[in-house]
Amino acid sequence: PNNPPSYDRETFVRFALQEGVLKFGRFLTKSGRYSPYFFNAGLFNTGASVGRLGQFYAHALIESGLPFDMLFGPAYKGIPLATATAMALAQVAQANVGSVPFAFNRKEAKDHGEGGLLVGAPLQGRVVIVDDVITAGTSVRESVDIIRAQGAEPAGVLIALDRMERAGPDGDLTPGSAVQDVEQRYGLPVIAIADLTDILTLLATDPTFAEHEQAVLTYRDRYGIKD
Ligand code: OMP
Repeated sequence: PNNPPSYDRETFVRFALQEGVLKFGRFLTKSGRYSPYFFNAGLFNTGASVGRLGQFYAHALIESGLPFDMLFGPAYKGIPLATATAMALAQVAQANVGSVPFAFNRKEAKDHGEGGLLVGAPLQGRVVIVDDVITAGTSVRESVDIIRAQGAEPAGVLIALDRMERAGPDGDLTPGSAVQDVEQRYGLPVIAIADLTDILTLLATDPTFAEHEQAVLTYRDRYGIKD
């Protein structure tokens, strides 16, 4: 008999490694930090891999128990993520979520045709924001503003990876992580398929990746929270 596919955190980290999405080395982040690892969700770039990614998002969302009515994918990278998640949700029969509407924004307003900044289903009810990674947490505010401007209610943020980092300049880091800050500031739960702790678990248990463990631990000591 076929075993049902597994959507646990370790399986996700291994999937990201396999697809070349999670890499170890030296990378400059958006907030100007040199990170010993990077998660490039844009490299889920085939039908099969983005389909499987959508299943991980869908399972994480359902397992969280968060009530929601629809999904929002912020342009550009959130667009395929929200689409893939909505498609996967429609296939998770036992979840009883039915067919979940989704929407996304344009970066530039169109002045012809249908016009406007939003594409997809009308934003209404409880809206889950689907994004890739949170490091310093800068991009959530824009999505929250777009959703509220339509009279809808942001319900939570669904991401692939929580890097568990504190925001702010070196020497003046926030006490909590960027994800904790989003949760407090907007009152929004953040659901992550996996986080830095899951990556460190893999580094500590699989000898193949042992050489990267120390660099990631050092980086976490500098910018991270423990859990
Ligand atoms: P914040 O907006 O600072 O939370 O950073 C998240 C964004 O940084 C992501 O949406 C990506 O554009 C990028 N990023 C990654 O995609 N993967 C990483 O591992 C790290 C970053 C980053 O630059 O911090």
